[in-house]
Amino acid sequence: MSGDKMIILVTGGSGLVGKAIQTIVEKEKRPNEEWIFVRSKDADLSDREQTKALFDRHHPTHVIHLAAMVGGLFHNMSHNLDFLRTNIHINDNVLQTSYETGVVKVVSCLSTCIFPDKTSYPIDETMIHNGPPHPSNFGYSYAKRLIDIANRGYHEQHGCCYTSVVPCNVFGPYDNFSLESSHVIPALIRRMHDLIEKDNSEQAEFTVLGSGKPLRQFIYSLDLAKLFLWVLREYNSVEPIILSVDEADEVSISTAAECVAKAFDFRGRLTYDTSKADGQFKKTASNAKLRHHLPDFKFTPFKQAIAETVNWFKLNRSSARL
Ligand code: NAP
Ligand code: GFB
Repeated sequence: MSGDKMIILVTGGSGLVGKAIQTIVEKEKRPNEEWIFVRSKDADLSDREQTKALFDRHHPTHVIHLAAMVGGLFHNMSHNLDFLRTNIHINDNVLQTSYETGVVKVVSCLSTCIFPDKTSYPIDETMIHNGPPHPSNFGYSYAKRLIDIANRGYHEQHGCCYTSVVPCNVFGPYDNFSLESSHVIPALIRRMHDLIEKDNSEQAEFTVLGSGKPLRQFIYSLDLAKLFLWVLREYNSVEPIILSVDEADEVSISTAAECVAKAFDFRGRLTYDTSKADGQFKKTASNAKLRHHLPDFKFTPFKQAIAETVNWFKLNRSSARL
């Protein structure tokens, strides 16, 4: 496999993770690899015919499937049905079209937020279907869990090597910084940037939504991208693999907000709007399986990744997804 020509189609190629993979591929692509990054204007993957036309255009041998309706806690809470239906259609179209066109390997993307809400910790890959997900994002969660179910079906019935990775929360350059649908890190960065443009005095007040108490593991998009290349090239099990920073790197939302404030040299004070939802309190995931394969992988320190993302946003706000 390492010498054969590979045509790698990356769906969701214009997003946070897709752009990070593009950045890493520019430095680490191999001579036998042709990389194609696509987005919704190339094909609406919720439409079977457009999906088929895309695959007929590129004849991929491998697919990294990132395309999805993606959003933070508040967007999930208000659009659970949309997240469910849109992602079910996208995922079924991509997997079935991959099978029909003879794609050798598909690496799809789950998330640590799809695990059971009532569970023991740390979460590991064997626990995905052990109970209902947190109610805030049941639509997204069930659509994602079906990817794992489908992968097992394609393997059992057709011998396909379709697998999935399970990232923790991701952030980095090219993230979605919109006020309506963003995740917490890009939301904090965008809102703090815009506040400081008006007022960075000691009287300035920045509001963090929720209590700030929930805990999260955050992976820098460029680190995740490197792990995606390893999974594509070396990981050949249908079983999902968690791609997360260590349990010890878990931080509270308030610590994350303080890191963003420090990166901006914010001189005001943080306040917490506890009338807003906290979502899952924690979803601590074990990366023991990843560490077994890559014991020496180095994650970018959280504060450094935050600083790099803040700097990226300062330089690219005019072209960022707002
Ligand atoms: P993102 O920044 O929102 O990007 C989504 C990508 O999917 C974009 O390239 C978008 O294209 C494409 N897309 C959306 N709907 C489409 C459609 N109907 N047809 C074709 N393409 C479509 O998302 P992300 O954060 O990079 O997430 C990538 C993957 O990682 C997703 O599967 C997500 O579930 C997973 N994940 C993300 C996180 C996180 O914290 N961000 C955590 C765990 C897992 P356009 O830009 O053209 O619309
Ligand atoms: O990244 P996030 O929106 O989603 O983080 P989840 C939500 C946490 O950050 C909650 C707090 O505790 C919020 O109260 N928070 C504070 C904020 N300020 C803000 C803000 O301005 N915006 C946002 N969005 N949150 C998601 C799932 O859960 O995890 C998705 O709903 C997805 O399906 C994602 O999988 C990775 O981490 O709570």
